[in-house]
Amino acid sequence: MQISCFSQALKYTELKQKISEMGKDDVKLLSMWASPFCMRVKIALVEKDIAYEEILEEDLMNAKSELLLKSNPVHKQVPVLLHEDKPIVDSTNIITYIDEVWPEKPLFSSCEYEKSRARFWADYIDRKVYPAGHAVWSSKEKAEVEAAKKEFLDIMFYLDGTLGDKEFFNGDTFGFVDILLTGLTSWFPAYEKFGGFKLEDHYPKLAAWITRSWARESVSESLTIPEKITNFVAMMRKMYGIE
Ligand SMILES: N[C@@H](CCC(=O)N[C@@H](CS)C(=O)NCC(=O)O)C(=O)O
Repeated sequence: MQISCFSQALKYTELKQKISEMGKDDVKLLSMWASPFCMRVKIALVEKDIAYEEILEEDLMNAKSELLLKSNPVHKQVPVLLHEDKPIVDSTNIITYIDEVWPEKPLFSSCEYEKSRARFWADYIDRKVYPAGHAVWSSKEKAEVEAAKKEFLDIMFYLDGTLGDKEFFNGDTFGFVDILLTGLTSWFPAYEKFGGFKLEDHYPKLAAWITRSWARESVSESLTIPEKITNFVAMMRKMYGIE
């Protein structure tokens, strides 16, 4: 009798957990196909096995949707995660939220020191990588391109250093810092093309980390193919009169 009561209770707990997980899964992502910040969030969602509906912004440059304007009135930018219709904005903040709400398969090490290091590198990546890459593809004069390329490679120097011989930034698991940087790497082939360099020639370990990361299912499912990004960048260069 006791055993059967216990097993009833267990079933009830499992059921309750399932119901709450179902509620948790009302997840939508306001997104744009070329946005490396959206790609980050998509990778995190797949890593966590969270089903989501992607709602694509059709024309981010000229006509933002009402839903985007209402969900992110301050920055009016994608990505926006809608969790049970509540908006969460800014990719790093979104990924932190995802990790807290769905704690299975944690993105951070349980060691507080490692966690603080991950937060430091996440901040470094957020401040430096995208703006430096933008300067590479949007520069026109040769000297300007060279300076932008140097700045980009100088930033990579420290990332290469902190990666070292580890498989991933997190150690042997693909974690928070890996996700943040991998989203941005979808634009790296465009930086290489328009900056006239190969990352691999400068930082083979970092280049090998990109290959490893791109081989993950969560990444191949979420990243826009680099050729498409490079064509998009070429189109923007024409539009801005760079070439
Ligand atoms: N810090 C933001 C950056 C997001 C961002 O720059 N989004 C771009 C697309 S890549 C955007 O929505 N641009 C439209 C605009 O700024 O008007 C994040 O990490 O989510």
